[in-house]
Amino acid sequence: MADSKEGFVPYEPLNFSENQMKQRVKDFFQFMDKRRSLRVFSDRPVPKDVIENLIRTASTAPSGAHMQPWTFCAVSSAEIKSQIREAAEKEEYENYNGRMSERWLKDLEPFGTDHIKPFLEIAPWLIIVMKRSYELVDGEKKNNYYATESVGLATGFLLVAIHNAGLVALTHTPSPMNFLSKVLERPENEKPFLLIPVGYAADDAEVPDLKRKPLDEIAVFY
Ligand code: IYR
Repeated sequence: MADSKEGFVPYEPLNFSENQMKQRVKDFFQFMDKRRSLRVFSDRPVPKDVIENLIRTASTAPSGAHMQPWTFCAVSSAEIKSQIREAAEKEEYENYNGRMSERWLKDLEPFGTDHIKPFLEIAPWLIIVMKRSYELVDGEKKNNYYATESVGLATGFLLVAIHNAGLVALTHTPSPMNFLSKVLERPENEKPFLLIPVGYAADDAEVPDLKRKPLDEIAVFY
């Protein structure tokens, strides 16, 4: 076998047969099609090592020049969760009472949302995904490449990992989110990207009766 180029190692392919592949993609689609965003959580604890492995999985996402421009802040402290809830509800009150357009409020009606966010205290974990727009290297700002795309991908991986664990999550966007930097005492080069409560669904949880677009509305083949 040829030696690897400097800085390279051999790729180890998974080598599924075509039949295995067909079965796997079908099974995986059916599994992922069961993922739902939840707004009603149980307070049942989730072990910290589970959260650690979810974050490790998120961090396997591709990123611009492999800079991995993300920080995952995992909060289980009841005190910090209640600070976050209080600040988020203040912003959301303004959103629902003037900052969001009539059309936006109408589009949200099927979800039954309002400015009250109990899940921010009830869910055992809040993962705040931070986007690192730049790194400080020897006091110099080095911009990260495609930071938004990279953090979006890592968040997607995180959601898949959460679903794989049998847990649920919500991609929550209290807006504006800068209060999170303050509460979590994050450095200037990090900005909050998404706030993701993670845990078990409440026993009586219900979700909106959503339909997903069929393939012919989301794909074009050439
Ligand atoms: N951030 C608000 C409003 C909201 C906006 C969208 I777009 C949603 O998909 C859901 C909610 C809230 O969290 O209630």
